[in-house]
Amino acid sequence: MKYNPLYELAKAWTKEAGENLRKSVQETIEVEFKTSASDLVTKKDRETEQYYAEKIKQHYPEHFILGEEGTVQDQDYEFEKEKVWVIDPIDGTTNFVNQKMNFVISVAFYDEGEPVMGIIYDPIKDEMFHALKGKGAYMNGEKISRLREGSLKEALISFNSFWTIPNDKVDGKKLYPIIENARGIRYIGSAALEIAWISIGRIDAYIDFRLSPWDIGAGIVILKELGGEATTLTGEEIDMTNTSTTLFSRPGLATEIRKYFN
Ligand code: 2AM
Ligand code: CA
Repeated sequence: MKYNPLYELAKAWTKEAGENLRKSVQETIEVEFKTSASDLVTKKDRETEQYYAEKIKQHYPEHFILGEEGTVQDQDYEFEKEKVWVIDPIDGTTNFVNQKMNFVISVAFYDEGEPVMGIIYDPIKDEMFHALKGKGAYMNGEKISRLREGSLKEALISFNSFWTIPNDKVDGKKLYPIIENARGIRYIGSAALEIAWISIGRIDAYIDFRLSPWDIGAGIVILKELGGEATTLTGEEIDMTNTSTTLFSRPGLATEIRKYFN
C-alpha cells in the first residue's frame, strides 16, 4: 500500500517523541500562557512540533504541516488539494502540566482532504492508537474490533463541564437530559484521548463545541476505520480548516444524542 512507509515512519517518530515527553514530566515544566491562565503552552509543545517538522521536511519536503503551535510558517496551500500532516504535539497540555498524565501526541495525515492515517499516543500508559484507512485500527500491536451499536442508558459520555455554564457556543441546559439519561459522565481533558478511548470502549461518546483540526484529525481516521461516528453536532462532515462542534461515538449513539440538541 502506498502509504505504508509513511505510516511506519510516523509511528516510529511518535514513539520517540512520546519517550521524550515521558522523560520530561520528571523535570520542571515551564508554562506560558497563550490567551488565558487556562490556555497553556510549554517548551515541550514547541519542541515536539519542531521535531515532526524536521522529520517531515527531511522525508517529505513537498508536504504541508497544520500544527497547533504553527511551527512551520508561510505555507500557502489549500487543504483539499495537498498532502497535509495535522499535528497536535501535546493534546491535553493542562494535564501535562498539572497531572503529568492523560496527555497525548496526535498526528494525522490527510491526502487532498481525505483522512488517511491517524496516530494518538499516550506515552505515560504507552498506549498507541493507530489506523491507516482501509487497514484496520490498532492499539499497540493489537487489532481493535469494529464498534458495536450502543444506547445512552448504557453509555459513558464525555464532555467538559465548562459547556454546562453560560457560554457562547451552546445552551448548557441541553446537556442536562444527557447527564440524566447516560450511565455516567466522564472527562479526561484531552480531546484526542477521549476519541482514542471511544475506539476501545472505555467511553462511548464525546461531545465538544469548539475543537480545532489538530485536536481531532487522528481521532477521525481511527474512529471511521472502526465504523464509529465522527461528525459535527448536527451530523455534517467536520471542516478541517476551522474550529467546529463535534460528536464522536460508537454507531447509533450519535443519533440518540443529537435528538437532545434539536
Ligand atoms: P490542547 O490541550 O491541545 O490545548 C481540553 O479541554 C481539550 O480541549 C484539549 O484537547 C485542548 O487541547 C482542547 N482545546 C481546544 N481549544 C481549546 C481552548 N481554546 N482552550 C482550552 N482547551 C482547548
Ligand atoms: Ca496542544
